[in-house]
Amino acid sequence: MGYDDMNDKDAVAVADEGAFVDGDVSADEGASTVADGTDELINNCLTQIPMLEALKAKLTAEQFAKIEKIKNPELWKFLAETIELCGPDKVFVCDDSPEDLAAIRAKALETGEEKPLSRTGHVYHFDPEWDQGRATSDTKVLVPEGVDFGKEISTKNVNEANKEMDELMRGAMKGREMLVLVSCLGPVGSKFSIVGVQITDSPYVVDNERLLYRRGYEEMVRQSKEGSASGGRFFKFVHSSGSLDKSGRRIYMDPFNGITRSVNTQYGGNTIGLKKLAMRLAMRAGLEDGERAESERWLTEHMLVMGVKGLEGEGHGGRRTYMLGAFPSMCGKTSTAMIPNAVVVGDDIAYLRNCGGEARAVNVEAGVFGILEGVNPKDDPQLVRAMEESGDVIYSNVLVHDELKGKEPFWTGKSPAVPESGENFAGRWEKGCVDANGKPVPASHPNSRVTLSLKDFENVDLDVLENPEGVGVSAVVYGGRDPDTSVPVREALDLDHGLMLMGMCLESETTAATVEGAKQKKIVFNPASNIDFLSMPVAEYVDHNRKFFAGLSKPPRIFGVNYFLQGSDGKFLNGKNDKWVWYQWMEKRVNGEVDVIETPIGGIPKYEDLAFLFKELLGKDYTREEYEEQFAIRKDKILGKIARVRAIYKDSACVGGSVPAKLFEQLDRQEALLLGQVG
Ligand code: OXD
Ligand code: MN
Repeated sequence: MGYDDMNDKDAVAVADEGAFVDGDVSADEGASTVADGTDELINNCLTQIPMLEALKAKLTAEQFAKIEKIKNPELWKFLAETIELCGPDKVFVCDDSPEDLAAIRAKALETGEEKPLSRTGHVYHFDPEWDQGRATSDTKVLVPEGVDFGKEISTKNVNEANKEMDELMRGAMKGREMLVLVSCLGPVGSKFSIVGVQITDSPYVVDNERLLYRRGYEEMVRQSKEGSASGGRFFKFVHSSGSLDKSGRRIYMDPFNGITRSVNTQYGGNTIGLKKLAMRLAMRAGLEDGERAESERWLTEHMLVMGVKGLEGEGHGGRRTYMLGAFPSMCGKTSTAMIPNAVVVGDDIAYLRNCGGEARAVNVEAGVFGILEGVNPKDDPQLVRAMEESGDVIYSNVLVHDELKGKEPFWTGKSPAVPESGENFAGRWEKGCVDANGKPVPASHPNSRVTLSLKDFENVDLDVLENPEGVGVSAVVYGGRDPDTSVPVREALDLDHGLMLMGMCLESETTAATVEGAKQKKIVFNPASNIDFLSMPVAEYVDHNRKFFAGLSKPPRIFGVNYFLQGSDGKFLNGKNDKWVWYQWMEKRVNGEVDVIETPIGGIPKYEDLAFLFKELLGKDYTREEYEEQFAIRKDKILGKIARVRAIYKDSACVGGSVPAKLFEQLDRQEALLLGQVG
């Protein structure tokens, strides 16, 4: 029995002894995104007794009781079939109890996937050398026959993919324990939120999920009891480390059936189902809900959520202006969300809904899987304090050394003093060692990560984080890794200009967050920083966003930022902390306290306002020369970018839908403004 058959409504699920029977409970008939619970579904529980009986045969009484408590036949079927396929020796179902949650860490230590550091509750983990980032070339969105998402999105036929994945997963958990963890994407009990069930043989994966997401077991029990329309709606995630054979690494996401599966990989971005994999499922769910009823349209965005504080000295210390920021991976989302003049709600993924004409957002996560490279106490005081004070932290792919007080993690940029030697993902590391090409080998991987809960941050806005209604959004900020084109901060001319040009035409340099980006850096088209996470053609994504924003009676203001602008000598024109100023300026702009200089590319700050904020926030004298260099309008570069992006949209991005006319209108308008007004 494989997943190919699972998606066939006539399939009969068979356990070892042939005891699982099809009770016609599948909500995945046709192209529904997730299993939809109904009253009927609850009644169907009664017809699922044989399946439950078969699960009983596979699980110990203690584990079985936990599954039986969730009256959701779709879950029972999912679990029974995954057990049947993967053949684990035993199964552990984690409920929300402290004992069960503690057992996850204990299992990770027992299997050696995690090892203790000197600080209590701090552990480290190494992924294989070839598995240090999201593997985009092994990642596919599964589509039914005849569906084309265009060349920007890597897809595979669902039936072929399922056959291949079934083979890779067959018996993959033999000799191992299968772990089942239920989490909630978004605040518990919110209309924004969706429950996700992770099945894996890696305690490291569920240990991350334990820290990164809200617990979902009790919520799933509650929803299944209620039997409401959302009672059975949940995302499914299956992962097995398999034999960690690089050639067998596969990451497959089926957004039409609400399930992802990955195998022969351990890196979090490929395996933590609720993180990057769930984005494809959620994005499709928001589109399909919107197609059924426009008012139900919702977005899944690669966005941080933060509340910028008003300036204390000006009597606005109590003010919070909530902003979203879309940046590609490793382009500053976490460090932006952690600036000292703001409170953090989230640093990676947001769901957005139209609530009475206002855009409201929730952070889907409750923790941080943050990049460590360059993190130090001066630039990242909040993150460093949280790591130091938390008793529950996972470090991945750092250098581990014992030169201070027992086993300590080190990453590039942590401090000027670098350990003499230690152990990293590639084995023994010595200061000054070089690779086969004579290139220095860094102590830690550039994509080394830290996982910890947001509740361990002093600057977390817990009330907003846990608000089932989310938070009203005053501004959306788009930015990428752009060496030579955009100014450090500007306000869009209007909503369409901001959404279409700053968001949907974004380009950015690739980074070590992906295996491919670590090998070769290049500037790529990355609409709204979401290109790696789309489960629809680019044209459809643009239109989905357009419709969402057009439906708002109180749309947010749109800004563009660029932290990576370089001078002619190739040096960055801004310091890492200059962003504190950009956000304070945006906060003032939203609250009507500063004017802009109107230019063809949008409203740029006045020199005096920035000079004041640089002094106030960073104690720095910002010179007019710096301002003029940073805020020069690089007309030829912008025209070049317009031509590149227009060509993409005229070509393959049109597949599967038409690019909204507004996008071309904005490209034409920008070009005309630049040609007409800037010499
Ligand atoms: C991440 C990513 O880990 O975007 O957040 O790669
Ligand atoms: Mn991300």
